[in-house]
Amino acid sequence: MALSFSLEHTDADSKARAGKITTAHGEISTPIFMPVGTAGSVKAVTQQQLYQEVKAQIILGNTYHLYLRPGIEILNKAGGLHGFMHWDKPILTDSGGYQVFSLAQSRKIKEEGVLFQSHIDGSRHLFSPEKVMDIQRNIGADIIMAFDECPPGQSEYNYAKNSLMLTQRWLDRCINHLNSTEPLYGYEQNLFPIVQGNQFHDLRKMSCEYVASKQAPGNAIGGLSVGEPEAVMYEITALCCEHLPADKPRYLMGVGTPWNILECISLGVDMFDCVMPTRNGRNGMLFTTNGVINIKNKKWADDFTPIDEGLPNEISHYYTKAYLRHLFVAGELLGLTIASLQNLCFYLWLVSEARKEIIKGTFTSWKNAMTEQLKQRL
Ligand code: PRF
Repeated sequence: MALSFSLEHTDADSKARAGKITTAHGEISTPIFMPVGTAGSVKAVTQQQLYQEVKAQIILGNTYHLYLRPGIEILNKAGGLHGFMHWDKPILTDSGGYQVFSLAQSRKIKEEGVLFQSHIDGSRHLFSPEKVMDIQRNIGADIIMAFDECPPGQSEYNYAKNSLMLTQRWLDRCINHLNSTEPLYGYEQNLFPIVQGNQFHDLRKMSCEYVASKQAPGNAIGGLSVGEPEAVMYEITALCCEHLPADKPRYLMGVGTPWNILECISLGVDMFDCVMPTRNGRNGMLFTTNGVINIKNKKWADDFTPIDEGLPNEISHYYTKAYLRHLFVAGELLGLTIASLQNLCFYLWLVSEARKEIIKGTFTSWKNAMTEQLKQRL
């Protein structure tokens, strides 16, 4: 079954939408946040916790990491990533088009693809559009991403343009290769193309039109949150949302803070992923309904109030700030789990509240008040 998307409500005061994506592994209510499970694990969190505590509806995996470890042979023998990690809900895999640029030790971009050296053992590999489609066939995610080049945020116009042209040729090769191969595990996989074009309006518009012409089941916006000012990110996101089909889900890759997510929902984005809740959580940064906390700070040493009374989740009520601070100061591993859970619960709560507000028709005023509240440093 191919993915389908139905819009339930479109906000009158903004471009925000509430919808539903249906995949072979179940439904996703949008707007949605997707926890990042790079190497087949959302770091420090179990699959049971993702189901029961976080109530994640879809998680993300990375082609680059899973190809290097455990490798496609093991994933294939396991019947794909769903079976391997025992996760029955939808999975989206990124294509590696971003990770080869941010992680690999050395890389050479050619028409054929990208030659790179593994960040793990220095071994040499080639990622081409065809290779990346084959790997994603073996991983078996419900949503798979096209192979793109994500150029540096400060790229010159000519570099950005040539890069975008290459990304477009790679998209055609991804589509052709996918159409000439069969899914390995009996359900359809859905390819999302990725819009690039840096901060250049004409390139972004061209990219959106090209992507839209492919009539894919959903579309992604890449190349943002790569060091540009926040205002530029919003401006380009707005432009892309305007030029991408309204009847397909729009996925903004690698964004961002809670307030970035609220703002981009108002611009028409439906899907988000980011390492921020888990990575920053492991560094002691907590997102709460009252604002941002550095749990390592001395001020929490004797604060015996719950981590976040504003969230409905058990984890946010069960432990105190003083206890969580102690775990971080003492280097106890449990601290990483509790902080990651708090932040993921918060992100999932935020998008589900946004969805309710969109349906009620009160999204914009809620978003403005919430943004002020969430940005506070406690
Ligand atoms: N391309 C891909 N993955 C990504 C990005 C991109 O541009 C980004 C940019 N923020 C995050 N993840 N393939």
